[in-house]
Amino acid sequence: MKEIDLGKGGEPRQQTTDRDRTMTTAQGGPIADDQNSLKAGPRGPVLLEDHVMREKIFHFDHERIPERVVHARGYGVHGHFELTEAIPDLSCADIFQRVGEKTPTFTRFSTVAGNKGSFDLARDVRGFATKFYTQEGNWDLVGNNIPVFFIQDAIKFPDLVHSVKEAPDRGFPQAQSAHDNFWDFISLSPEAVHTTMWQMSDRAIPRSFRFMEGFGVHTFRLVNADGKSHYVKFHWKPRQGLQSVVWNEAVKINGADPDFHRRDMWDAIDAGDFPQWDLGIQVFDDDFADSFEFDILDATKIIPEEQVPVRLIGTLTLDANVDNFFAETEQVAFCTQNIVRGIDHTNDPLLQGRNFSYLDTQTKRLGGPNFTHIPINAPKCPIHHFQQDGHMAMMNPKGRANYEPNSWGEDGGPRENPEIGFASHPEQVSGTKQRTRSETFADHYSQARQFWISQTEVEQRHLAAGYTFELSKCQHERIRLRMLSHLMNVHDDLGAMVAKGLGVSEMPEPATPARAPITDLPPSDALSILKNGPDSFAGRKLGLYLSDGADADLVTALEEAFRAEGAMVAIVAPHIQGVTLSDGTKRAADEKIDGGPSVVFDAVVLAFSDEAGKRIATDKPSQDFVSDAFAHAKFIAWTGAAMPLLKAAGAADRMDGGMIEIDRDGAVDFVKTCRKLRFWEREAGHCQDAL
Ligand code: HDE
Repeated sequence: MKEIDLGKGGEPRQQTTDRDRTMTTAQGGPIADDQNSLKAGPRGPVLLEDHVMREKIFHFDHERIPERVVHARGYGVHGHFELTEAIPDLSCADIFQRVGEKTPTFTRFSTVAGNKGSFDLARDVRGFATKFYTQEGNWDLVGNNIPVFFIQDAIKFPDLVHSVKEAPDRGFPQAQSAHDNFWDFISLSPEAVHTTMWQMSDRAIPRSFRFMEGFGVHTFRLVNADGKSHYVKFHWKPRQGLQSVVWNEAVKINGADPDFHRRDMWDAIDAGDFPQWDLGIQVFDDDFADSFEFDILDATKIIPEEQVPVRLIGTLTLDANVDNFFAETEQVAFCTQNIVRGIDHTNDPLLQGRNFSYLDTQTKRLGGPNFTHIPINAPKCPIHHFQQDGHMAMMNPKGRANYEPNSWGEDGGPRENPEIGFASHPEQVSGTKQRTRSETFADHYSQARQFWISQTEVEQRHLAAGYTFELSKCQHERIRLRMLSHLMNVHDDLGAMVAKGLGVSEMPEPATPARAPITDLPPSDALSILKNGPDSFAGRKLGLYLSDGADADLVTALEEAFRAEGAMVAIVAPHIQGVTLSDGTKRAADEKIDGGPSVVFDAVVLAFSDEAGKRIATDKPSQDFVSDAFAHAKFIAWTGAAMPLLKAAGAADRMDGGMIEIDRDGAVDFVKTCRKLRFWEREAGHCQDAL
């Protein structure tokens, strides 16, 4: 590569004489000048004949494909699934036969409501879709991080999505459910109440994709080689443990780093800290289905883990970032219809509608039926069929036969194989043709109540605050009160807390339930995030706010202790050039203080020299760093020189067990303290009740 050469216009140009690095047109013709179009004279009009410019701009004009109608914003990662327990007794799916075998995967995480360019920390359900490239074809498990769904029948999906997305007249609000249209629809659809409990909980503001569960949601079937079928629900259990942020933090993260989740995933994988999930199955039979309180075909219901334990059969490891976001993350096409022999659908009306929708939407998004030829969608096992031609056909069989049966023998192409071919479970079906909802789908409040009583007090407070925030964004009182009338059916405490938060003094009549709720379902610990914390700081990030002259031994001790825990350490400093520590060594900064607010860290340390501590105390971003960390119940370690800043941030006279004065000997203990992730006791002191 030649050094930068000044072109005729005086602009820098990079040129080469190396044939292999020579820029070409899409037709392969070498390009001499990619900076200037072909003109009649230096100041004359551009000539239409300029094929280099026309080709470049033509391609640019066509660079976008339609974004997904839901789940537009997402992030994809490669990985593999390793089977840890074979289940041939339950399923003849090839992927479930041989312990230790690794199957390549591609997983895309997403938010639902926001457009492609929206922010990551919207309060929203997260998609968790995995494509398994099995040796007997692709299996797509297209799930969410919440095990239930808003509606029971696919025919309502366009209405649900229209209600949550921007209003058609004004084009806002975007990427959020805190508005009249959404709560209008929800409060008129009581079947949605249970899912909104999950959505208003901290599950909908995960700290990272790495720290959330995944669920297949629907009941599927596993079918073994003898054709025997069991029902199954699929679960992903994160080995990193569960963790969410708090709402005020989420709002600020969206401003500080709208790409917080995708950056987190990229950084973790880049650093070799590969996230893992165990695949769990809840398996049950017809007898259980018949005796269960709810209909197993109703996607607004869970099956509590206490009733049917989750059996772990394999591990997903995400270990490679994409090379090209568009080619992989944008073009990946998940379809619920992509199942393999040994797995089958059930009559869940939501699932059946999805089986139409996904194929339909991919055809629109990717432009034709050959989207399976795109490398990210192509199976990694042999493919032989007679489907051919169409837009952008990349896999074009040879030979004269493109039909069957044919009599061309060996040259006649592939043949059916009943032995290993897909066989649907031979379920008996009959019925009167009718548009109706089964009576067994009529209970809408019982599991919402079970969810409520399974939460810790902290989580209940967050949940009630979630409803309060969202309903407070509804400008119409009738919508707020209609929703409240449903919450009153869930639990008296929830109704009362939200009513108080909204400032409602006269309670509405509770909504009339279609079926009387069951009020004695037992709590289920599996439904709580805080009861399932990791008790480790691994995979989390410490924000180390340093000034010039900060104690070098302390900094080194902290770095060593947190890295030994498997955590990341980021240095924040008054200037991006970094700091010179007490022993004269330098530390580069990862963030300047106003670009690295405490909301992007899990715990923080303040280590200054005396002189710098006084100056920093007057700096507003530094004050926010502390007051936010304090308000978000984070652990804060500080050296004496940080006292002026603690005072200025209003934290000095509210010292608690989560604020730790630290010296070089305290680093290891601070890591241990941080394993609790948050000091929730602090939060009780400054919640809504104060208003
Ligand atoms: Fe989807 N959903 N969905 N959905 N969904 C789509 O497919 C649809 C539902 C889910 O990362 C679309 O490729 C209908 C439940 C994920 O690419 C579309 C119904 C669950 C993703 C579609 C549902 C999901 C989608 C839009 C009601 C959890 C992102 C673009 C019957 C079990 C996949 C696309 C990715 C995407 C339709 C309900 C999960 C339009 C009709 C329930 C994770 O086909």
